[in-house]
Amino acid sequence: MQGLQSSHGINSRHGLSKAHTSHGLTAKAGHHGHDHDRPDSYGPIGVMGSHVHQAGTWMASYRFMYMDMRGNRDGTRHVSTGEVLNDFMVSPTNMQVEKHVFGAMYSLTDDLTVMAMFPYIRKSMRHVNRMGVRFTTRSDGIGDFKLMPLYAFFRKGGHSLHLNAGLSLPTGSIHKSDDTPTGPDQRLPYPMQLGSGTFDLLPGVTYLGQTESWSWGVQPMGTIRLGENSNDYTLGNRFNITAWGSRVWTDWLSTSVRIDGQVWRNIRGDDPKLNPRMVPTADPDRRAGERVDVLLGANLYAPEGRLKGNMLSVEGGFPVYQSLDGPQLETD
Ligand SMILES: [Cu+2]
Repeated sequence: MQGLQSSHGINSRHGLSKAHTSHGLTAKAGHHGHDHDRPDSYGPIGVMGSHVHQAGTWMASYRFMYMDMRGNRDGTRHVSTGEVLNDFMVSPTNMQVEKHVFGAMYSLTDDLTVMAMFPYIRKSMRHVNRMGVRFTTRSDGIGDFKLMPLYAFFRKGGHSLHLNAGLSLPTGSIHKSDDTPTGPDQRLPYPMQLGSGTFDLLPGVTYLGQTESWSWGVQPMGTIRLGENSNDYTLGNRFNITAWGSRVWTDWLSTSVRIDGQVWRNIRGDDPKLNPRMVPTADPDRRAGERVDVLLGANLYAPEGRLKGNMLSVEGGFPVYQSLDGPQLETD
């Protein structure tokens, strides 16, 4: 089965002209022996670990995600660059994140599927300082490798439940640096790093329901950081809950609507190479937030022919609520 993910986001605050866009491609390949071949079988592409597989089947996927943040926010209020520069030497103005995620799933039994995800990440952040000097910093490399066994423990009629028992490994760098007006090769602030630097647990549970032409699901999931990383800090824990509904239109097309809520905490400890008075992104106490997104998606499935079993999925969204412990760059 093959998929492509593309996501588009619309800036809900500033309108379409300053549209934040997220683009993604997900390719999933190599499926066989599947009996629930329908376009909504795997849920919206943005949901991690949304489904289990039948014994002995596998799936490979490639997913591309793009995220754009523009402007700063404190609480639910927009803050101008000038206001940020009253308190800090430097203000970030915008940030782009590109993620390429290579994934594989294999089902050992009908109840137990193992999933692995390997991300490659590119980030760039633009800034302006009090002297009016603009500069951009960049980082790229592999992110945190994730393993997630999925265990189905309930099936009845059109309903099922499975556990998501994820583990994130600290393979992404927390030592990224770049040149800034302060000097060459400066340690980059927290959001420009590629990993958490800690082993993280990703516990969750997924409920799925299905009728002939509809399907739906609910998935709460946490991110629990274990210990402290080698740069003396721990990223904040996260909690995420998402719910969706999908409509099957034909044997090759389904569309979905999803709502996603997340809460994340501040950083404990701090990286001694960062100065929290220089720029808000270097302040461990200005990282927390909460956000609710609405996402629209479509799954295109090839039920027969040369591409049989392949899937192409797109999903994109925009925030309908966002409150940040800022000033912090806001998602548009
Ligand atoms: Cu799969």
